[in-house]
Amino acid sequence: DGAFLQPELGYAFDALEPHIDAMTMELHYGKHHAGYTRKLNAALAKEAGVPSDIKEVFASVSKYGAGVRNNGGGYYNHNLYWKFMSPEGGGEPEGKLAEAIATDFGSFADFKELFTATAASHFGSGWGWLLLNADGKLEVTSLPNQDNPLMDISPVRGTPLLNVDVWEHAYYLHYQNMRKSYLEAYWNIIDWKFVQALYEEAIG
Ligand code: MN3
Repeated sequence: DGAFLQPELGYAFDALEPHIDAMTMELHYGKHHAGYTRKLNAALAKEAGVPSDIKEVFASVSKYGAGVRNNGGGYYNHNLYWKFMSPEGGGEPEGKLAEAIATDFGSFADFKELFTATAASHFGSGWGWLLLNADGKLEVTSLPNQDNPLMDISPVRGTPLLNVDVWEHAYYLHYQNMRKSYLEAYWNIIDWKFVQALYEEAIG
């Protein structure tokens, strides 16, 4: 019926411990993400002529109601986020992505510091992003609420390569107000193979 489906998580709720606790994963995937998916389908049912490709929806998201923007972002951003994390994650990127990070940020350490600081200092709810912009350069930014760099309303646009959820529901049970501790732990579970695959697809 054309409805968007919530993808399988791909690992157990406790698979990312101690970095992300099982209760947070269960609520985040089972309640928050499931809710965005349900509400996206409800919002789309009220719109006419909406593309079936979510990326095409984002490219003209300003034409639709706020429910499409908020829940479409909530649906898609989490689809990516679950895949950016893996129990086998951590370490550093390799290949062309590693070279591009060195070119555009100076070093992996410099990129890591910038990405963490950008997400840590984002005011309120939102996401930290690494993206490939139209000039072919890597860029780090943060965007509010469930916005993403594919949306026509975004001040910074490009192909998403990595994100991190900084809504309190992503970390508060385990880290309370210490968003920076959650962000530091995130580096232990990032699946660089997936990030590399997105980068290589984006550069063609
Ligand atoms: Mn979330």
